Amino acid sequence: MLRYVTTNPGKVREAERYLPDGSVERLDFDYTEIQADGLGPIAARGAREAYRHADAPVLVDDAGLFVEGLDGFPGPYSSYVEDTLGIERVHEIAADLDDRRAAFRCVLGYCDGEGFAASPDPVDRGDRDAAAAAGPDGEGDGGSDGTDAEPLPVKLFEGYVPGRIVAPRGDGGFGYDPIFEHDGETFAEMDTDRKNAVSHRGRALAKFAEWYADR
Ligand code: ITT
Ligand code: NA
Repeated sequence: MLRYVTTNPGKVREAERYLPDGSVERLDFDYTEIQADGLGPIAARGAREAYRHADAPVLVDDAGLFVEGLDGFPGPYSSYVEDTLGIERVHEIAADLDDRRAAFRCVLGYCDGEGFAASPDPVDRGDRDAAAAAGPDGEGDGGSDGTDAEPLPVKLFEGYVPGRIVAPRGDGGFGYDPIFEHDGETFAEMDTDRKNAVSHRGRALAKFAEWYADR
């Protein structure tokens, strides 16, 4: 049984569509989000911590909203900014910008305590390198955080979707969905299947599901 590690039930609703019925359950575990400038290192360390906690295969999901005109802010700080400023304030700030383009990114980190044949040197590289290897929409291995006696390999899958910040519309989804518009609709105006078909999480999950099925 795979554990989808998140405190956010909205993520699990989306993830369930990609995995066989009964093959995944939610693990409500708040792993440490390290201070880092990329989602890859956060997901990689989170996956190791969650694996040690669960002693079972885990998938952690770290996501963020990156506003072009704010040099990618809030990015890895998206959760903190949603809780403090709130999404209406984020929209107000973006409304003053010339460039309201934005993107959602999602990095999934998988750890089951074993190495991966597809990753030639999963334990030799730093998280920063692994995040770079994951690329804008590629996948990579999570490398090592350099502090473990026996580093646990993590496999990363990334998804990305471009859009722009608009005034809130719609009541579906969660988080920043009402202010993120893609192809004329906000994510909060889409149902789960439609959001999944284009979203950062949907893209990352599709890559993961394909790899997981024939690993
Ligand atoms: P976990 O870390 O426990 O999974 P979280 O909601 O804090 O839950 P993230 O750190 O990945 O998850 O999310 C960062 C922020 O981005 C947070 O405010 C989310 O609500 C928001 N977010 C993530 N995915 C989103 C999506 O698909 N649509 C809208 N907002 C999203
Ligand atoms: Na989080």
